[in-house]
Amino acid sequence: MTDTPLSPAEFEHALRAKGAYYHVHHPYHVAMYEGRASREQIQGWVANRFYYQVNIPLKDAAILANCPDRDVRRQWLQRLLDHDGAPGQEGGIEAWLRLGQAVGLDPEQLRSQELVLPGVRFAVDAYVNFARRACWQEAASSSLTELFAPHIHQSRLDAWPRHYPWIDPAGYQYFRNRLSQARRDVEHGLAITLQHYRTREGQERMLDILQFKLDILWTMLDAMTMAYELDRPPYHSVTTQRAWHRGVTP
Ligand code: AHQ
Repeated sequence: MTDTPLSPAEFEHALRAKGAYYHVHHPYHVAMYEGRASREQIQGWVANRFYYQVNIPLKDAAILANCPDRDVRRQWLQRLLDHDGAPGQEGGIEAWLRLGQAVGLDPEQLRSQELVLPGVRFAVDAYVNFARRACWQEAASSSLTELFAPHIHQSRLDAWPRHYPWIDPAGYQYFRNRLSQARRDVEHGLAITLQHYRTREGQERMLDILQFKLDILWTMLDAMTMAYELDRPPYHSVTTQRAWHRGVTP
């Protein structure tokens, strides 16, 4: 392999080419915007993605904790506020709970995380733990799957009202919020990435990190496919109940 660095334009092109593996192409998502998702599949998706959403601020806080650059921190801080909400304001997590209500889920059930599948939990935890131990630049650049996110949020806003009239449209505010927030995040994440990875080895490392994050997003949907499409949730061969430890039954 050559050690000639890619130019910034070539590097950005290589990053965007990874869009071919983005989870917009996962059959679970394709079924959702083609109108073929059942109520249970949509509810399962909302309940499991809640675990991803509440962990994004932890991931971003890990980046802040590792970042000595005040200017970067001041800009990165906005991501936490987007999700946690500035004091006295609703944030993305509240908006996601409203999406839960809009698809017929009780917010307390989302908060309990009892519907979160092990495969989803492991994938999300891998993302947070990566951000905790990687250097802040690598962790920041792993958010660049959002290069492809505005398209996926727009596809939901376009398709879901048409296919799923039973969903309360108030729940779509989260997707609307992300259209502008994701674009703003990508601008900052891309600037950090193009600035940090200057050698060919570093650039290849970054593409590997982006593939790791793509794997996280794809794996979450694989777990949901097993549970909600193939009817093979965890432990389906030994129990019909959710294997959720609630204390030893006497
Ligand atoms: O709602 C999403 C979100 O807040 C974020 C933060 C960002 C990150 O820091 O990794 N990635 C991300 C994503 C969100 N929504 C996903 C979707 O499909 O709804 C897309 C996802 C991403 O592309 O990483």
